[in-house]
Amino acid sequence: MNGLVGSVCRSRAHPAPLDVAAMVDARRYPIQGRSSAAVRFRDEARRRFDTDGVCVLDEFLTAAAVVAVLDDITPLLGGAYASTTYSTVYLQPADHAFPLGHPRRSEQVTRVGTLAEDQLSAGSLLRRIHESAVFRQLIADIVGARTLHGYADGLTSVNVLVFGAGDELGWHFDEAEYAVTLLLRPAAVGGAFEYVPNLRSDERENYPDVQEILTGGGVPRELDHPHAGCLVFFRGRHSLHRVTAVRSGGPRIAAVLSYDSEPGVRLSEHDRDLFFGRID
Ligand SMILES: O=C(O)CCC(=O)C(=O)O
Repeated sequence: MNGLVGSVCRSRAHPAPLDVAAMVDARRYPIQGRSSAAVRFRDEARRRFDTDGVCVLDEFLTAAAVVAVLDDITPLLGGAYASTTYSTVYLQPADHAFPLGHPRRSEQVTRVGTLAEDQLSAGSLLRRIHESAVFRQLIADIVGARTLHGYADGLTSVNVLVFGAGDELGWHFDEAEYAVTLLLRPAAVGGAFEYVPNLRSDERENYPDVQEILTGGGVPRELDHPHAGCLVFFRGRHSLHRVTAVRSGGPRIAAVLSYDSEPGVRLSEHDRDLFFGRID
């Protein structure tokens, strides 16, 4: 038994607090304590998040931790909700009141399998990472939130996305304020995460630039060959993003951990139905 698994209690009823720091390459990512290295790491991550709207910590989880998380979820993957959906970047059906080509009228395809939070046991590593005080404080410090809360609908806080051959996530803005994704298994070809940081704001939809991206213009950024264990934070509500189709070497598997700065927030029924095929 390796040190990581030894430090993890797998009981469903009373999961022990998870030592997330033991799952992370502590020299590269000093997530605990207030040493000068830890303070420097957080300051730099916050600066990148503020400037770029995204912060990428490649190989954040150690290889052993990635294996442990995959061991946890692999038996569940057959139960993932497989869907093919068409919606605008606002996750709504096309609105024909807008002219042809307008972002409110252009539908993107999404084809993916999704495990919802309630399909993971209370003792699952992903749920315990999401709940971990150390992890939550790290995210809060980087995104500049005082406190962060999970979603209250029982489905959304922790999801696993499974991309088989040809699966993709069309361009979209998230409903969630902050999304944190953890890449557990990249595809060999395709399955790239592309994004355009801070393309819209609460005050300005910026339809012309959204339309430019949807018609193949603009310059979306792409994560540069992320490895398993890569942690990505982004302002999904304001940053247009997608996952390109998996071409080979799948499945690509990613966990999405969602937070809001307000307590009690639920994903809309519309989006729950879209992603999970049910609302509770
Ligand atoms: O799978 C990923 O890397 C990103 C997932 C994503 O974009 C989303 O859940 O909105």
